[in-house]
Amino acid sequence: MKAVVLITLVFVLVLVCCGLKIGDRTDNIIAERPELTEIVELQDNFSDGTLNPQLWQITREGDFKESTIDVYDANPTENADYRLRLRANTIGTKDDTVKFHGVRSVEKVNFSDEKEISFDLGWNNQSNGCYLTASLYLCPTATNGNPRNEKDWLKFEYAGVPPGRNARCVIATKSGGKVKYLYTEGWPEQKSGRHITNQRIKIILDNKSLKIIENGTEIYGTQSHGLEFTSAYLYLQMSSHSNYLAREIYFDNVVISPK
Ligand SMILES: [Ca+2]
Repeated sequence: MKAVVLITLVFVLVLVCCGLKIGDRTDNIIAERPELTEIVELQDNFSDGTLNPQLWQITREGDFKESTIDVYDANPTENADYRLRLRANTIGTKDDTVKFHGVRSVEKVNFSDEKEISFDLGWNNQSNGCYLTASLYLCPTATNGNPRNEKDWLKFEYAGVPPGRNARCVIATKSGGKVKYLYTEGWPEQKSGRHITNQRIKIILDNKSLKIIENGTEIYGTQSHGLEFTSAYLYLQMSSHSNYLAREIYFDNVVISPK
């Protein structure tokens, strides 16, 4: 009888141990799952040296003397530093229009669930950045022209301020054709702007909230951005007024990933 009890006890003990092991393993699998589903939706560091047509479509509006959109090695030494280059020369062009060009993502970004969009923006030490802008638009409609003309968007932008060495940041939305400025660095009262160089920008957003981080510092946040769309094309843009010698800006390390 004692032997039967002993065997039963050992059997129960073995079952409990196996159960714990299976339990541990299940916990591990659950714990690992977020990493497995963390798919980077778009990533381009332009290191191929050419613009990938599967990722990007060129956009353009207005007349230019020169409009160059290419991938450029910004490092004069043998260590290549390929970036997306937007270069505009507007000497002798119509002075009643602003010229826009850049690229648009071929695929849409869905931010129903929180996404992080990060990129580097090189302002390229402009000696005269007047009427020059470098922007990112998130816009639910696709155009090969100018996203600014579309009815809905979110914009993050640097705009050159006179006399031209400084810039200021603008964050704005457009809903049903109506533009709302969320952040202007005190413009128009404050007109001095600030020195910018290579800016590392992170935009974290979902269907309600928006946070913008510039070089590691949060510069804007809201729990209610008011956008009426939850998926959008990503546009990287440059604009210039007429009669400016060639100016160029750079974008690099574009990454869109779940937060
Ligand atoms: Ca690069």
